[in-house]
Amino acid sequence: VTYLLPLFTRIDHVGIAVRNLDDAIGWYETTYGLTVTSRETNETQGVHEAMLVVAAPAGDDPGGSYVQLLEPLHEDSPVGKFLARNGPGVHHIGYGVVDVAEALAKIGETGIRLIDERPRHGSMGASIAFLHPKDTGGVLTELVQAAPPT
Ligand code: V0V
Ligand code: CO
Repeated sequence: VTYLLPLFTRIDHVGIAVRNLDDAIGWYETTYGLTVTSRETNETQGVHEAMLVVAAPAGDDPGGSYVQLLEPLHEDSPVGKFLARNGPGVHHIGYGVVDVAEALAKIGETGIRLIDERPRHGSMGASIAFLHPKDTGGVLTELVQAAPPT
């Protein structure tokens, strides 16, 4: 796929650091009526995580819009360190992109530091990559290419 700006197709998810995943899921279910569509452990990223649906995929975009709840697997992990420093709260924003490798290349050309030079495995089969918050106005930013529909 080749494309120019805009790079982002939607907000895929907002990542929220929590101390206890089950408790947080319960709070989102009972308070907002959201439902869990996926629950995974990602060892590489050091998290147990759950995706709750805000808006289902629509049109030809395979991605939807979610809240991602993140409980750290260890203290010495991105979310573990964040929780120790800030407590629970918004950890990152994930933007939908059509092609994550292409988006990374374009953003890399601007000089923004890429945490991931190559896409990694994300929730629900997505390909993801992170941009450094020190180069993005303090916002840890994730690019998300949703898995193609099966
Ligand atoms: C750290 N900092 C942040 C931040 N985390 N700023 C904004 N938002 C965050 N979430 C700041 C921190 O306050 C420090 O600022 C500085 O960055 C260095 O922080 P650190 O605690 O020493 O941590 P580092 O440098 O070891 O690691 C920070 C980075 C790390 C961002 C590089 O957290 C990382 O690689 N994150 C990407 C992976 C990730 O977050 N995975 C979990 C989600 P001062 O004090 O120097 O000013 S996994 C996920 O979303 C998945 C699987 C998915 O969506 O599918
Ligand atoms: Co995420």
